[in-house]
Amino acid sequence: MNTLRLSSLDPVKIPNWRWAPFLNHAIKSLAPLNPEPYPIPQEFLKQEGNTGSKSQPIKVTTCTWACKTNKLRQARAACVEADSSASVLNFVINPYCTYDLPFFGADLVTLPSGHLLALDLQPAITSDEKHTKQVWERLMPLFEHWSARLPKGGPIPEEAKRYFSPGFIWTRLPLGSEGNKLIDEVITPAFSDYLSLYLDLVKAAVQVPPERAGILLEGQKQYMNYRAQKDPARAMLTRFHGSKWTEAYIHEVLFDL
Ligand code: DBV
Repeated sequence: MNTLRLSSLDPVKIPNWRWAPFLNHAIKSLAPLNPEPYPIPQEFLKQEGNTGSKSQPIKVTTCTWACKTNKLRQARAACVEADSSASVLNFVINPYCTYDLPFFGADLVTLPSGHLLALDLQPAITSDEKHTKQVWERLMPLFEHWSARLPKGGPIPEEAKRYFSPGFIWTRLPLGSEGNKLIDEVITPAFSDYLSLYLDLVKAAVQVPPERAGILLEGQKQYMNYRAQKDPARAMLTRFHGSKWTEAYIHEVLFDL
């Protein structure tokens, strides 16, 4: 199937892509916000590559869906499908710094070793109750409800902790029916609850004064720099699409602030 994507809002059609229902749900949820295309160069809207061995090559497809709205600078999904090698949805919503809003972040990753699943509303600035309190109060009940059924994902790097909320869902699940059941019964509704809380916060957000926006912008830049520098997908994307494409994708598309 060869679909040419001309706009960042065109549907992502990747056969057998594990995470399609999550992206479709997110796109539907964003629709009432009047999304407009976010400019993405053609080579990042859809890119094909190969992995595996010479004798048994595996086709790789990476697509980007993205939009902007009056309050959201960029909402974007990196979608990777490489059959048994990898299936990924990395979805991040970046608000404009003129609103006191966190980021929405989801990293849904299927590798031969299992699923790695991360979901959070991530602060742009920490140790600032004005930024975090109203979010965390509403997030924690969702976290407690859904994380109760999930195994812990294990330690995350110390320097990354400031970029997470206490409602960070982070788990590793096995491939097969056990993992699929938890994805259907826990990860799917958790994703939906986190996203609808986020979109409620967006709806209610009012513009902040310029000096506050400056502080938020600084925090957003630090977060983006961290994510770009430490992107756990860098090695995988480099294998799939080469280093030049991958560095441009990370710095100019995924974390472009
Ligand atoms: N992660 C990204 C982007 C991806 C992506 C843009 C385009 O930020 C995929 C794809 N994440 C991805 C892959 C792996 C991980 C792992 C392919 C596996 C890497 C590997 O094992 O080879 C959450 N994601 C991870 C890890 C964490 C996160 C903690 C494990 C890192 C490790 O073990 O070293 N990513 C992290 C996070 C958010 C996020 C908290 C936001 C909610 O997007």
